[in-house]
Amino acid sequence: MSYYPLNSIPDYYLSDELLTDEHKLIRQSVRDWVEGFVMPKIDDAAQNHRDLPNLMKELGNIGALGPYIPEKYGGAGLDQISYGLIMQELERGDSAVRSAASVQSSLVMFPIHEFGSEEQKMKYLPKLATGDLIGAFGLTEPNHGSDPGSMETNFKDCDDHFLLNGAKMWITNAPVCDIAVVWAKNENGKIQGLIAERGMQGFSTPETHNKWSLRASKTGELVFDNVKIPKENLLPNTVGLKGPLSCLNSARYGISWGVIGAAVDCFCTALQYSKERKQFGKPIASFQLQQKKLAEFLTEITKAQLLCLQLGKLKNEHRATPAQISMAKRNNVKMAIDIARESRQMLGGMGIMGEFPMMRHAANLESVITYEGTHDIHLLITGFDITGINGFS
Ligand code: TGC
Ligand code: FAD
Repeated sequence: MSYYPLNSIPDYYLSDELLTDEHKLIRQSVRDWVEGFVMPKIDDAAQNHRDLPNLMKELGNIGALGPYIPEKYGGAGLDQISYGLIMQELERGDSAVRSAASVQSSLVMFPIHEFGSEEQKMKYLPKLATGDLIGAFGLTEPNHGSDPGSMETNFKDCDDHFLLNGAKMWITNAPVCDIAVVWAKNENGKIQGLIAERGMQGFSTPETHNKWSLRASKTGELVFDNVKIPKENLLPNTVGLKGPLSCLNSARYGISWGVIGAAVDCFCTALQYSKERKQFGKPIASFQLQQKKLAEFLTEITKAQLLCLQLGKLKNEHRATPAQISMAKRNNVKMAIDIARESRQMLGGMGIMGEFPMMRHAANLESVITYEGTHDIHLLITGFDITGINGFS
């Protein structure tokens, strides 16, 4: 048996010793679900640009939606390391599966829990936790991606309702969402969050077709043409860009963990293949150039794991800064995309085939390195943190 079996995460620095029995149990149960539900279907779903059937309900059943939301609202009240481990196992299956869980948990349930009224929490959170409702998060616009503070989407106070106008682009799950947390400017130009519901007149969600990346996930637009939003759908407890950006902290943290799963899937596949594939009369794993790749993969995966564990500890203690989260998101996504690309080469021609996961992970990670803040934007966040000088504008 391989020391690094295909269905497990390497633990080179014995960092499992830093986990509780509950953490390991949660990780194992998500791993089992990914093995049974995701792995057999994911290549077909991605090749044919289809969602995995009933994905959100399945994620709800295994407790992957809002795991750190209190039980009172349908969550599991788990800690941040548990959340990270869940994301890691889901993304070992596919980034689209982790994306579905991160958007629902960090970008829809988190803002409703953090900034919503008690009525909003009771109305939406339990159904989002079970996957009976699918949520989307609308921040990015056609003309404003890295610079969301310049958004044009806006709402006016019309006494008994708000009138919402504008458009959001590149929105995960837009075409299938039941509700969307939408960030828009009020009449004073201040950013606030509103909950739009499918069926509201003037609200449409066209799908974005022809993606080469995240093909097992739906992406689309949120279009608002004079949509009447009931007053009780305004998130009462946040004003300013800080609101949506604090949701991103939670999602970026989850991505830092998630991409370790994608990297590990590529590493374990390349290791197994290189021991079996013979050229020049020997397994290719016996050649130094191939061993260099494998050694570097495991080194980078191990560093990423340790970064996430300490970040998770800080997050549990409410001490993780946005800049620390940016560093982990940037480092770990680059680590994963590099491993996906290099490990694909180790399989030669076979590496381009759907029977192996590298091309799918590499293509997915092109989105992951762009969304939730691009690779360069996270570098600028670190640069700002080091120098105190804003290099964005
Ligand atoms: P700036 O003036 O720096 O900040 C405005 C206010 O926000 C505060 N702040 C934060 N608060 C909490 N968390 C953070 N990460 C924060 N970053 C900044 C800041 O202190 C300030 O507060 P206050 O009280 O002074 O008003 O804002 P800026 O306009 O200069 O922009 C800064 C910048 C570029 C870092 C930021 O806008 C940014 O992060 N841009 C990237 C945009 C992005 O990440 N978009 C993601 C969209 S969602 C998505 O991609 C989902 S994909 C999901 C999936 O499928 O998995
Ligand atoms: P731009 O902001 O136009 O950036 C283009 C290039 O310019 C990048 O390389 C960038 O790094 C660089 N750049 C920009 N500003 C600077 C600067 N000051 N200095 C140096 N370089 C700079 N958004 C949501 O709100 N909700 C979602 O659910 C969501 N899901 C997504 C799903 C997918 C599959 C994708 C691809 C995107 C998703 N996004 C979502 C949008 C995503 O967050 C944006 O694509 C991202 O923030 C970048 O914005 P942009 O595409 O407009 O690129």
